[in-house]
Parts: sequence; structure tokens; C-alpha cells
Amino acid sequence: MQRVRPNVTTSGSAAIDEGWTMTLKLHYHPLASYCHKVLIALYENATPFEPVFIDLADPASRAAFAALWPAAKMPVLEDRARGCTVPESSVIIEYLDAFHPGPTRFVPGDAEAAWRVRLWDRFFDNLVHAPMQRIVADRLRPEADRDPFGVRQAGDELRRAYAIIEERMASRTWVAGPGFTLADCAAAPSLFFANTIVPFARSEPALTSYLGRLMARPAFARVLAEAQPFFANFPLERKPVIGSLI
Ligand SMILES: N[C@@H](CCC(=O)N[C@@H](CS)C(=O)NCC(=O)O)C(=O)O
Repeated sequence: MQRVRPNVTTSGSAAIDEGWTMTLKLHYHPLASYCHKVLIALYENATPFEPVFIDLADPASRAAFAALWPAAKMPVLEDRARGCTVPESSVIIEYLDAFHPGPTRFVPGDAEAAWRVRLWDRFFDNLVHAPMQRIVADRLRPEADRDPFGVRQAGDELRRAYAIIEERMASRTWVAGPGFTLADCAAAPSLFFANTIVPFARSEPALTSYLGRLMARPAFARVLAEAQPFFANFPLERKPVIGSLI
């Protein structure tokens, strides 16, 4: 087992000092929303890790990343001490919970509570994150290949998801139980970017307050502060803004 230096530098990079080797490496990009989901979990528990910056537009960086995980989707966690390469944000967070646990537990041990956490994690990935990404991806296409109908459909999906979350969050602090869980890690970046693209309505105060609580959570506030220098690269006209709920 390698020795792991327990503290993390204020820049957000886990430092590697003489004699200390990071067991965990996170392959990521600071603007990538699924990477935010995992960074929240790492920062929640001050889990030491070495960040590895991936630039998928750079052929060498993409090839090295695809050699690690052929799907070439970020994030990917490498655990050198255990010899594991772990893709998929939800799986990474469950892996951290199982093998590198800290004070915040992301999936409860109790099966009854756990299925609810997994349900809401799937809800945010499939019904908020996915349509939000479709709108962003459409903007990255050549003009002639864009799909305005698909973008309208994705916007409608987001509004239907907002209505469901509004009703659920009327009487809750966190989405899937009394504490902050995997489902809230999934909610934070997906709602943050979705609200930038299809702003919440005035009639959705519970949803708006929920995103406010997520943004105030120190782990997510740190993720957003580190992402901020890249916000100008966000491909839509309206750029993400920290601290203002549109
Ligand atoms: N289901 C995956 C989704 C990962 C994903 O879509 N990542 C995006 C960045 S946020 C990506 O790698 N996009 C690059 C591409 O699709 O080429 C997860 O939960 O980790």
C-alpha cells in the first residue's frame, strides 16, 4: 500500500511530495459536468488525489485517455494501490464510498435508503444531465448539422424534470434522504448548467433554493471556483455565473 499524503493544496491539486505518492488519480477536465460530480465527492471528504487534465481536442491527450478507457468519457478514476481503473461517475462515487470512505457517506448501507439514493442519481443523470448535454452538444456541431427540433425536445424534458424536482424539494433539504448523498452530487452540476441553458421559472422556488444550497456547499463551491476560468469556453451565449440564480 502506498503512503498517501493526507492534505490537499489550496489550488485544488493534491500535492505529490518527496516520499509521498498519490494512490488515486482523477482523469478530468475542470469544465466537464460529470467530472464535477466526482470532484464534489472527493472534496467532501478531502480525499487526496492527483488531478490529470484531459484535453479531448488534443489528439495525444485523447489517445492516452482512450488507452486507459476506450469509451474516452470523463471522468475516470485510477486507483494504483488497488490496481483498478474506474469509469462512470456514479460507479466512481460508490467505489470511493467503499474503498476510500470519509465522513460523508454517499450511498447508505441500508438497502431501503440506498435504492432511493440510486433512483435520484439516475433521475438527475438521465432526465437533467442528458438533455442539458444534448443542447450543449448541438451547439458544438456545424450549423448545417444542428437539430432545432431535438433541442426543443431536450428543453421540454428539462422543464418536465424541473416540475418533478420542484414538488419533491418543497419539503426537503437534500433530494434522497436526510443527508447529502450521491444523488446530490449528481444534482449539483446538472442543475447548475441546466439552469444556465433553460432557466428555472419563478414558479419553482423550491428548485431554486435547492440549487442555492448545492452551490453553497463548500465542496461544490470549490468545484465551481476552479471551473470559473473556463466558463468563457461554454459554447452557448449565456455563460454560467456563480452566485446568481437566473
Ligand atoms: N455516464 C458517464 C458520462 C460521462 C460524460 O458524458 N462525460 C463527458 C464530459 S462531462 C465526456 O467525456 N464527453 C466527451 C465526449 O462525449 O466525447 C458518467 O457518468 O461518467
